[in-house]
Amino acid sequence: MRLPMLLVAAAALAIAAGCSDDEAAPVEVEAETAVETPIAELQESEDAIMNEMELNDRIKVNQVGYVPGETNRAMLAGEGGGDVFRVIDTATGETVLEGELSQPVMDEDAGETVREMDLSGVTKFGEYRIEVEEVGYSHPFRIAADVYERVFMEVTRSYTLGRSGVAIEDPVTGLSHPGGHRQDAEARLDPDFPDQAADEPIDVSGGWYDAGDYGKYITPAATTVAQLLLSYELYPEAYQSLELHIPEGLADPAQAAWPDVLEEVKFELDWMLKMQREDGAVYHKLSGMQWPGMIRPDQDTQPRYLFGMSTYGTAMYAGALAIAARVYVPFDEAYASELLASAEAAQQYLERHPDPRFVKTARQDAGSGGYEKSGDRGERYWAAAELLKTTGEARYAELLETMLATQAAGQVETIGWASGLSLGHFALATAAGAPEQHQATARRLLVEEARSIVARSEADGYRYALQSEQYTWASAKNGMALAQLLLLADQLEPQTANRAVALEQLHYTLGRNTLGTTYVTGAGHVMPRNPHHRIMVSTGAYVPGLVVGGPNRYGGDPAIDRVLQEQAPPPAKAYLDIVDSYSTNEYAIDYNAPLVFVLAGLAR
Ligand code: 9MR
Repeated sequence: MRLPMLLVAAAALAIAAGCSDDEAAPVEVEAETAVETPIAELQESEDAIMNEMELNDRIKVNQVGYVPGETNRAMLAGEGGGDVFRVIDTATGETVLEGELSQPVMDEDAGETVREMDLSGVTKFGEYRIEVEEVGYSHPFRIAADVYERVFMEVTRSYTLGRSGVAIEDPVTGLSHPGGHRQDAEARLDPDFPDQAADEPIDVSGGWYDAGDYGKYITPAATTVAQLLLSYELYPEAYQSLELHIPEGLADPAQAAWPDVLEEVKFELDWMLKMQREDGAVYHKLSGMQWPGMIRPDQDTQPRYLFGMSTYGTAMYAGALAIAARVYVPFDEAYASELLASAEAAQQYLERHPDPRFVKTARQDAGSGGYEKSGDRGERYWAAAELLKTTGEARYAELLETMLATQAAGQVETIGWASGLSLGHFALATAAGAPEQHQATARRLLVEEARSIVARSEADGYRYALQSEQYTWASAKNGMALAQLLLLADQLEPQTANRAVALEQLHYTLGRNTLGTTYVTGAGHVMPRNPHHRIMVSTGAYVPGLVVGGPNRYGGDPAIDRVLQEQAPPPAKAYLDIVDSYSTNEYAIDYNAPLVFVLAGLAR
């Protein structure tokens, strides 16, 4: 097993405390204290080599690297430069490939022209740089079969490091904190809750922190668990050797023989089970009534409350747990039965309450994110389809035939906290005993969507299929969610282009984009160094494997809002690598999920 070595200790970041999501954060970004760290040293030595070799950041590569045997491309942004490029082996200095750049294509989202370089001719494992005549050199990148192994491990392991309620002592990253939110074992019901008395404390301890904040929310949890478990179900071989190095004291000896990913996801599922009410519905979230400053988990000692309930969240819960009920059978049958019973209880609640409902009280969003959504049809459809797939019971087929039939038509949405629709299509398309006509429709919708994603990628300068209006909060996740749809469609109707274009989306996320940065901490050469992440800021540790929000043309925090107003950057450039920019530079569990999915799906 390969251990990551680069990021053993941390980049310490001394940032002003007190900045919080959704409320006014200071516009002035305080100076960060540069501390000598392995990252800083690495950067320095890299810079020295770069200078010598005339690094030019107009040359965009997947900075993690490429897999031999694929159609591998690099890009040159902007005007000027020769027509010839060379691929140079950094070990020998030899040119291993010489080629011509393509004609420029205008990329509107990036606001620049882009030319392509086809590297596919290089198939020998090694480390390379690209030289473009009259321009300079690219960052070094690897070509190797196992090139994404480390990032796959790190993005999956980030969940382990985001566990709440437990002390973390991680020898791999140096992350260390006493563990916090012990008060979650005695959470109170929101005193304003409309139809339930706030009497006894409720144990909702455990689970993963959602993001750079300390809230724990049911809908990002459900979509994340669903995507991780579905990826395990579809690509079990990718997880066979995935070792998460779960720190001592956190690993459960009873699960020693399980694939690590299932051990990790169980930690979240155990928390989700606690979020279910006796009537089968599921609370919306757990948080304080004030945004914590940039403090450690154990320093956030405010009381925590269970807020809200939604039918969309209850449906997502049912869908996610229905997948889990299949996946855990070979490892722990009793647990799988418990998960199924819980999913069914959620489903029964939904059937007793056919109208959408989102409970929201006055103080609900005072200290945590909203995750608000008024409709629930797509999520109800997913729950019923997933339960049909898990149980084979005809009553779910009937339900899909009648009440939910309209959902199986006309639309595909990217998978995320705000939509379970496409998970519903996939479940229906793959469930035995599904109503035939709807099954055919669900299948066709996903296959057609894949075709249009392929077409958009092919027409785009960076081969990124994201549409201009999709450069929203969490755009980096949106991009990987498109790659995920391609891989789901590929399960239904394999097409070479699906995998190839999914890879193109990965290349973008890992550095082959207009800003020349990866959107994953610890990955590549230029990476998010200052994510909005309370644990990183307060402990000084650098946690690798976190997908950040990425470019966001609509803004949502004062820092990016000001840039948008003053500089009006093109959508793909609306990003700030500063702690304060929580709408472009925060991580969340559901941002990592499609990247884990895609890396598992692309692993051979
Ligand atoms: O990921 C969420 C994004 O889709 C929304 O547009 C945004 C604003 O409502 O909220 C994001 O989720 C945040 C959540 O509300 C609180 N925890 C941090 C999440 C990531 O920024």
